[in-house]
Amino acid sequence: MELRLLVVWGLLWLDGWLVQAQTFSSSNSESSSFSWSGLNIPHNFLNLTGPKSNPISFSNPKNLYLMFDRPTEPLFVPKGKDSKIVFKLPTDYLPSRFQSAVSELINRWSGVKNAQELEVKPIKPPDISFPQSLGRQESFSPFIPHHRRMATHLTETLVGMRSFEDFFSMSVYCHDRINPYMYAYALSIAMINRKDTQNLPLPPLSEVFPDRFMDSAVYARCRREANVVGEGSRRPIVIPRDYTASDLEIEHRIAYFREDMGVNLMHWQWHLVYPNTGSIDLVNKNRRGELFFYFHHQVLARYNFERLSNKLGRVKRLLNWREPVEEGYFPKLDNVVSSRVWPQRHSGAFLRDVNRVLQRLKVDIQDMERWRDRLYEAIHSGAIINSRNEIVQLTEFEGIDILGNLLEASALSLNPNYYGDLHNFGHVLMGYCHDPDGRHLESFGVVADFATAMRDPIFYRWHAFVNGIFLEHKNLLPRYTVQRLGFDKVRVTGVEVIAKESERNTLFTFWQCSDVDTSRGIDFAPRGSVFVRFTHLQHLPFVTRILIENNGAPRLGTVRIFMAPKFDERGLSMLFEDQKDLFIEIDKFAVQLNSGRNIIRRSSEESSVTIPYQRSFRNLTGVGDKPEEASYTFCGCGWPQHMLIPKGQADGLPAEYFVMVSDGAQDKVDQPPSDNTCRPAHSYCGIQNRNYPDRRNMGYPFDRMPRVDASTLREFLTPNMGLIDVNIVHHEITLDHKGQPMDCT
Ligand code: CUO
Repeated sequence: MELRLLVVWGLLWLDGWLVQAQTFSSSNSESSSFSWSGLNIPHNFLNLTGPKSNPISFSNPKNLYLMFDRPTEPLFVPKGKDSKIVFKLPTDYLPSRFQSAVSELINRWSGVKNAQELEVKPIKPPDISFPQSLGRQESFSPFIPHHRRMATHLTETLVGMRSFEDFFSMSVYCHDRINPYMYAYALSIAMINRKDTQNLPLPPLSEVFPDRFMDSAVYARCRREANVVGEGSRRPIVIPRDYTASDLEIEHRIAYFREDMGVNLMHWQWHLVYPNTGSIDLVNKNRRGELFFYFHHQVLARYNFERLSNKLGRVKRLLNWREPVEEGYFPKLDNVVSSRVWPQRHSGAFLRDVNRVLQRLKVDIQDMERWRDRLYEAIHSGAIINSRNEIVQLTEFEGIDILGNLLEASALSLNPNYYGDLHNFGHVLMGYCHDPDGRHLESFGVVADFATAMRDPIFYRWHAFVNGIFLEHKNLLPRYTVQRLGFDKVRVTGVEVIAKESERNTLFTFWQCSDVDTSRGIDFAPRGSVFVRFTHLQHLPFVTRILIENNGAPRLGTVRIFMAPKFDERGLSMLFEDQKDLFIEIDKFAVQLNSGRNIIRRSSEESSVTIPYQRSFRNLTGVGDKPEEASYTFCGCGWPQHMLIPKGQADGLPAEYFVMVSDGAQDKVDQPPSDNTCRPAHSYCGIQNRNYPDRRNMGYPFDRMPRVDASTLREFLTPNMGLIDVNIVHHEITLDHKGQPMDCT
């Protein structure tokens, strides 16, 4: 049986395309006509299915998932889980390489049994020669301005298609012409921003490009498993927890955080939701500059929490770009698009001026230093100069938003010529430090790709520097007075945290094994699911119970929950002005307070910070078909639930758990409810097509220096705040998702 399959499914290389040859029989091509913009133009189709196929609807938005199915393979190769969906493509949609080989394609690819035919509506496609100029096997990085311009051109073309049918047709047309990674990036942003597709969940990138997320050694094992065993008997390929380094590398202690699939997916998704270039509609999302600051600030706070738990000091800012960088990183990832390994960076590498002609990149360390100094100058003078040479104040509320767009820099930067492109070019400088002028024809390292950047320790050092600039501004703002923190006649009288079957105020972390299907992204023969199994951090779900006394009329409150480490790296209590930057947000939600005593119970699984576990690790094919699956849809943007709580210590990691109820009347943003059916993880991601649902500055009440008489967290408290000590205990065991012990080695 297997031998027959092996013969039928031979691997074939065609002009740089890896495609899989199937059983063949002859068929024919046929003609029809289409109407677009009043034109009637005859069209030939590549008909691979013959007369007995089942047609499927062209207008179903879920057809877009087929664009993400083994994205490096051309669309005339059957798609879908069982490889039964065959595109009936207009022959002029084929890349020129294949247009002269139609009869050969028919000979090779027709004859799929029980095929479902998807006839593509032909249109007259807009010009895409500019984004097409990036080779299909080149590496694409949204941090490189030239690449960004190409991706923006493509995204705007896709968003601009008038109907869903035209959009889908254009997506088909682009699929085999555009660099596959740039295509997935641009198509995803278009789907998020088009009204006819914005409620479709995006397939997790870990399934589409698994090469971004897992050890390259697993591919050969996946292919072997697929080759020798039928789908029903295939075993998951286990990725060991420690594969990128050994314990000799001290930074490896927190590789579980840096290399976590959910964390990296979150970063990719955040930047899809908040692209930094494109038309105003695409970029100008409510408070995006401030959210750029807040999301990355929270990532750093979480990273530092994990570092302290693992007896590492807080991450050091990458301040001097002319000194060697201590941290090396060897990612051990392959790049399926470029068929190359991702470059590594040895310990002690230097950043250098980048001058790469092919990428049209030229940036000197001196440029970066100038931009940095101008930003500090602006912060200390309390105003920036816009591109019309006008002074724009960095005000108490909006200043951080202006600064976020200036520093990132996004298309909303008020003066890109003067303040430059500091953060993005930082990623570029770090990403090319091994080959800054391209003499070795090497591509960039993982830090220059949204989906992989958080794996590398240098990411956190760079963002600690970036965050330091933001904090410089924040720390100069007026401090919150007791009155601005308080909530008249409302008191928090009790807080406790209860994890399932555990003692009060103790949280538990442990390891868990989860599986990801790689078949959407890797070319197996025969097809069918092949899972990889990896180990990640997990915690016991818990409930926060809050007692609130309301001595006034019934009214609206906002509950804000944060947690921070209690002690610093030397085991000493923290100064509050340091600790305030380490608070990780756990949850934020509105409550209707009755007069008198209120008891609030809130599950950790309802957190406004996180998306459900299932969203990170689930195969989304067919998602939404069943009601229980529908609740997992969209909301791809959110911190992964399994990483909500930092890893504890065997004898407990002391932490401080903070709860505040603020005045809902002052916090509330009046706007129509979201038309999306999902529960948004709005704390880090906002709400699709709506304003950020909290009028306070992000991070409130820890986003400013504390008032001068509050040098400890306890002194900072007002009556509407509560504080308890919690202990985070880590058990060195590995469980499956049902809570049963599991050997994951
Ligand atoms: Cu998210 Cu630097 O922005 O990576």
